[in-house]
Amino acid sequence: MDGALQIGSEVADAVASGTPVVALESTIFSELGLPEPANRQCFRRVQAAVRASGAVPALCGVLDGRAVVGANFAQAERLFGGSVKVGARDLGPGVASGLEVGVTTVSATVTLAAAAGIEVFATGGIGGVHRGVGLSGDISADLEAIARHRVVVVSSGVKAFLDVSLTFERLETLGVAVLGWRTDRFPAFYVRDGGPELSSIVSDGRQVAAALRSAAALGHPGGILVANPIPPEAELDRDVVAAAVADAEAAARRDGVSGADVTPAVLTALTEVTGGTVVPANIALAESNAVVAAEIAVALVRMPAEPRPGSGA
Ligand code: PSU
Ligand code: MN
Repeated sequence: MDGALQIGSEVADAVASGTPVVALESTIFSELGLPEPANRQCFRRVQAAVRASGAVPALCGVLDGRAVVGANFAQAERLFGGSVKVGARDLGPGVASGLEVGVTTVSATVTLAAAAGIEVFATGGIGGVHRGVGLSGDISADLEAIARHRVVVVSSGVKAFLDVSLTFERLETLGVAVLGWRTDRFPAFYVRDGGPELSSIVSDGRQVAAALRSAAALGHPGGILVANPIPPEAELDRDVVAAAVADAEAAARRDGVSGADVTPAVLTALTEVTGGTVVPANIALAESNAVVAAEIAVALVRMPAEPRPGSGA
């Protein structure tokens, strides 16, 4: 096996020298997440936002049978054209079978970030508990992955068509703290509030960094979810979103879509039924999450981990 994990040189240097790094998934920048050319535009803006805040972006994916953390320009171009979705469980088989191009979801990317020593990850919305879970059993692997890896995940809540309350309950069950970024409401993706009330509110990167370091010092194994609402000027109308989601879900159901195909299918239908209105909203929230993630990454490198008692360090 010729190295299952390839860390790009800029990212490897940054991790080694204590320069802040923000991991990025590739599914949202592929056509599974956003239509052409919005996917590339979104990546450019997210990447620029991370750099402007003093951090290094690390785009993740699978290329030629290796997991890549910190894709270079040519590698990123290949990922934008990718159509094979790679969740956490697909990493091993994908790498072993020499998968040419695989775009990683939140669950796979959080796994790779942890493997590469990256503590912060930015995305749009994480996966979660689907409506009608009683029949489908459909719960995104994203939630377990955040619970298992000590990574701060910044998102604007969960995707618009999920069951927000059940997802929130599941995060509690899994031991994942949810910190509201200058909000006391769990955001509902295209809409700023609408989710359950949050008990922890943070207003700067140092508070999040302190929470992660404290949890780690006490032996908590998992990550933290930072919930950052969509910027006010990009927010969509709640009723318009609800109607569009209902239409998009009905279309996916008519087409008999199931399993891992559900999320990309509903996202595509949502773009169609809204005449593309959701696209700029999606880009705006991803960019905003990148800014917040970079601020947290900067705070984390300034706050070294304290040795745990009994660790011999
Ligand atoms: N939310 C979006 N766009 C996306 C996704 C979420 O607005 O492309 C992707 C992310 O990669 C997320 C994945 O991790 O969907 C979740 O898929 P599933 O529900 O199959 O676990
Ligand atoms: Mn699923």
